[in-house]
Amino acid sequence: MAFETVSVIGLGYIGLPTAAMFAAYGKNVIGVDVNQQTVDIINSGKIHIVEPELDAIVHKAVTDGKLKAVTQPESADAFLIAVPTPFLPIQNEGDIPQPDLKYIEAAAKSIAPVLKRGDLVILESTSPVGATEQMAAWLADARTDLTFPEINGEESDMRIAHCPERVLPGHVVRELVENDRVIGGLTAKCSEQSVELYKTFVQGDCVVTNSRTAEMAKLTENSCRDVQIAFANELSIICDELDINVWELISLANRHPRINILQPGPGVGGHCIAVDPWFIVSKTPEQAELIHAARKVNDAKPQWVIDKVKIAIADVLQENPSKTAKDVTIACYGLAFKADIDDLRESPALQIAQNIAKLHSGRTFAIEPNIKLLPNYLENIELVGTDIAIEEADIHLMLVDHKEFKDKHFNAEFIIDTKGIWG
Ligand code: SAJ
Repeated sequence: MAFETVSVIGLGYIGLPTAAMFAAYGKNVIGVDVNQQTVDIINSGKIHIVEPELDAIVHKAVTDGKLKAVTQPESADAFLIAVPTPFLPIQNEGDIPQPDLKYIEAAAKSIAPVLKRGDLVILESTSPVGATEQMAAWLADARTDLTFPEINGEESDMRIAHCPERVLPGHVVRELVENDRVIGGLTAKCSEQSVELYKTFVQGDCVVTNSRTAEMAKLTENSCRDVQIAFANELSIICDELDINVWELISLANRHPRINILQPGPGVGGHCIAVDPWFIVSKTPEQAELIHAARKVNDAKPQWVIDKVKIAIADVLQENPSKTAKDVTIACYGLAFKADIDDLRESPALQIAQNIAKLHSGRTFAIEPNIKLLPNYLENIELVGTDIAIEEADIHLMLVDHKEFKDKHFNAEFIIDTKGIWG
């Protein structure tokens, strides 16, 4: 099967780079997004996200006529669905977040009318176990004139698979090509055709399994990292209590040939590692005890940092009796969810800065070299440069280890370093 035309549904952090790679390797690509502004930006040869190298690839693909963006799906030979899988709103505090498949359902229903016999549909969105079968069921309900693999097996008209994306933000272009892919077809033929499609640009191995194992593989990778980071975060809290430098401790322990502890921080952010473990916990709450506990440890870390800041404010006031809280300035270094990116979504650093600005009557500075303007929902926070912050602030709160902060050496009495770069 030659896939001449490939359609990617959802042109976000995963969908757009994937669409651009297929186009760069010669496919005719139709990118579909519900957001007209996103579509317009891409059709003008530009991009609406920050990802190194991607702008040039998109620009060339659009100029060469290999990539176009639309709001309504059109006929293609293969469809890749890369839409978000958020949670349903939480009803009561402490409830286990439940995945919300509404965007996958909407994407399936939107492509159903343009599907034809022999088409391949791949779900790339990180999804709870069973989501690919559910997607196939939505497609089958919408197209009773076509046969689907869950009922008609290899003889069916359609091919369906799950192939989770696994690329690291900031390195997407390289990792799309180099990473191995896990391919979970609903039948062997579904997997075989998916491998053929990805081999257009993937140089890593395309390893075949079934859809449920592929779904679980992705959730397992991110849960593993979450559990490991929770271990580091718990250690940092224990060490604080015992007056031990956690960074030194971890570097010593990591000299053991079979130990590799990750780094503590202000919490776990982003839209993957802090989210995906819940897809396992919500499916198997009785069994997923460790994964659940790790989520709680990581989610509790921002509040622990905020409590440290409250203690520091009290200490500043005690040492400076002429000052009131209004006279105390707090500088938050970094707002992004991790180092050297501009992405503020689900960022523990942002959450901490926001809460400090709410509880503190004095000035709160944010230093974020990767953004030019603060989002307008951030109130009572001033975006300033590093030098001003170092000179004017009383409390220095290191939240994100951006490269711009690493070589800053300054003397200050009140430093709270959640990343261990100024220790
Ligand atoms: N973090 C720590 N300590 C560490 C490592 C990370 O606190 O030692 C924090 C980061 O600061 C950040 C969060 O964890 O807040 C997540 O960062 P990350 O770099 O670990 O991962 P993501 O969310 O950018 O990307 C992950 C990757 N998954 C794994 O490494 C297993 C990526 O390969 C996935 O494609 C991506 O999730 C995704 O889309 O699921």
